Amino acid sequence: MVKLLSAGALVFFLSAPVSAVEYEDHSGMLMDHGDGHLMDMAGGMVMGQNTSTLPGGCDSISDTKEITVHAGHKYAEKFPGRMFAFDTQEFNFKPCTKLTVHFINDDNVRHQWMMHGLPKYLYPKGMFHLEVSGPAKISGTLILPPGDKTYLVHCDIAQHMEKGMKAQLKVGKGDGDLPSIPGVTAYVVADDYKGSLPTVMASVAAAAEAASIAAAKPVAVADKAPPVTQQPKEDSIISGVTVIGLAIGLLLAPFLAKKFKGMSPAEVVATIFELVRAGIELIVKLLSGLVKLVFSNKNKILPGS
Ligand SMILES: [Cu+2]
Repeated sequence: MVKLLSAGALVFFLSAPVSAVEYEDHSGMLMDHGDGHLMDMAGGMVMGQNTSTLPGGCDSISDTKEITVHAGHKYAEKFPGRMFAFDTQEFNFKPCTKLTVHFINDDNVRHQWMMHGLPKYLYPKGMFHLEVSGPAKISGTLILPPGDKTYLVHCDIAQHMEKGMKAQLKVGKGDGDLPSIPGVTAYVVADDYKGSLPTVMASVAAAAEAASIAAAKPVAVADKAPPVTQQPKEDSIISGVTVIGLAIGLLLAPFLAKKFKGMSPAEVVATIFELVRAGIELIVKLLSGLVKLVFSNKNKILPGS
């Protein structure tokens, strides 16, 4: 029993450093560079911060809200084919709401919570933007404009939005839905899980791969191979190599027919071997000539340079 307990304690202490992720909190470290741009040396960034200026059309701040948004690979697990996601895909606030976003990046890479389409006279480039390398937390505040509008929220790091880190923020009733929001709207480019092979050039490469796989398999398995893997084999009959081989054969046929006229089968075989030997000799000569040429060129260039 004591052994069991000590073993349990050992497992607990060994697993503790793995489970306890430390989040760097950037909230108190940021330097204000003006125009709502805050940054720190540890890589935290806020752009479009606005805690006090009312957007045109807002008489007052209608509501004060605080949200916490997580970003990370694990939030994409429920969306097949996606790689990154926020923990929330849809936000809704009253026009003229003062909104504070606490952004928590759970991954060990960089992520952003970037909102687009805001009025440019108030938000540089029409953006409100939180960005941090994780695991870390960062916070920022903005005042939402009046009117019903749907705003894009995404991570702009290359391919992170395409791989799922995309959401929409509706002010008022919004003005429609954005495409490819995981779990909310249909993907513009839908994943294909049918396993069918793409056509044209890709099929030649796939056929070569399928053929090599089939060749590596034991005979019993190859016999049972589904028609899908046999299909590309038919395409590969007219591959580039086959065409070249046929052309060489057609060119050589008259020459060989003349040469073999009146020979016995043994003589024909001997002649073929002699031709192959001469061919190989010629190739070796050409290659060694080429090597010599390259090296002599180098010698000529070196003293000059
Ligand atoms: Cu990202």
